[in-house]
Amino acid sequence: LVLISNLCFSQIANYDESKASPYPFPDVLTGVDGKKIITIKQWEANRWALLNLFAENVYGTTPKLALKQHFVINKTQIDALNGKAIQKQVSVFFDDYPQLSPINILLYVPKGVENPPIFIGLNFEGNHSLIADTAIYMTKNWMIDFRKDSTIIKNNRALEASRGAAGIETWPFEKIVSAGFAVATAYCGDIEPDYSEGWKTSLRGVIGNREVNTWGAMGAWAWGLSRILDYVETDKDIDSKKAIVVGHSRLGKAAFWAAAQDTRFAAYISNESGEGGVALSKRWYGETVEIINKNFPHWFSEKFKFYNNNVASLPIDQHQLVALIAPRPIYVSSAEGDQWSDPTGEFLSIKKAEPIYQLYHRKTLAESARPPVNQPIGSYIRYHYRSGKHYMNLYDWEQYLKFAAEVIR
Ligand code: GTR
Repeated sequence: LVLISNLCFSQIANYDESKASPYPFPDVLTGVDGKKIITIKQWEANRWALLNLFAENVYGTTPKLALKQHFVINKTQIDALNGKAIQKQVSVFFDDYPQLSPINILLYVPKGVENPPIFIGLNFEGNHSLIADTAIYMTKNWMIDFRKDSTIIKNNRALEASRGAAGIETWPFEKIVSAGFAVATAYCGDIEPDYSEGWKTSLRGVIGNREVNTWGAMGAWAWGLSRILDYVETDKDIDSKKAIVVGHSRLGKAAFWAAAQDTRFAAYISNESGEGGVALSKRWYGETVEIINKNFPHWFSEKFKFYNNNVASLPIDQHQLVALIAPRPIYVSSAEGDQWSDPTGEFLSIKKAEPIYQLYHRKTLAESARPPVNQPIGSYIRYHYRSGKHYMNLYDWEQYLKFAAEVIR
């Protein structure tokens, strides 16, 4: 019977809430050494060991490399977005590994705003797909054919017709700069193309394959986000101390891991990051550890696969990664049409992390249950459950801009 229920849990997506919590969740106030955490000091002393448990069991360990890198500002437009912004295109080159693709950043800085905070995040289909502007560099790197439209992507390479194809809703640059924020994005495939062999051309492969089984594409993308922040720290037009890392879905998982490891990120926004993101792994609802590892064997560490039908033995769960963001502000959003990402699991993950925010005297959510659709809740810790599909859209961005204006600026 136990075997049968394990099999069900791991391979099938359950949508019955009454069956969703078969296992207990680790207590966020119990340290890795088993001792109770009562003070900030005790929590911070535990932080490193906890982060390492995530590295060891879920994402893999990011190698500590002091890479030599340099930044090239390729193109600057001083009158972008109807005169509202300066557009820069910057490439991050890795001097020790010239065979690595540079990370090509598209950056907009609002005009007339002193030291603007900045949103940083990766995109799925290239910078050029986000806005129809022929001046934007079009990636030559491998790309998933999400749209199955050979006029846009052929043989896994972007074609001219893919300019602007993602639509402006996912990265509404003009709205963002109008609200007084800078924004930087890069194509995730510049860092690592999203397929099982993608590691060969990414840092994971180039550093000699020795780390390939210990960190996954999520780790590589998170590493790349920190390299974008390295550039931002050198740009005098931006306040790099106010960098908000944001991501949708798989890129929300990567942003989550980046924010947990790299405390230079001042805040984190999860847009439907789901399994392996903010959603609790030990819940049986929507996508499971086994499903994600089978469909995307290159995303996480090899060790994570050990938990495929054994998730009960996972020593940690994702609310503890939320706690590792504390005391920094966090916004988590789910969507009604995206049950696959387990909206309740995403909400509960914040709730279970709140005791750590309380240690820092940060305001927590007044609500103990997920709110109805389109009613954002919270302040420093914020959450919404949007109507509609799995997507990052204008509604989401409007909430993120309000959040950032209130907690970051
Ligand atoms: C799905 C995957 C999710 C999420 C999503 C996306 O297929 O199961 O975990 O990452 O892709 O990135 O859009």
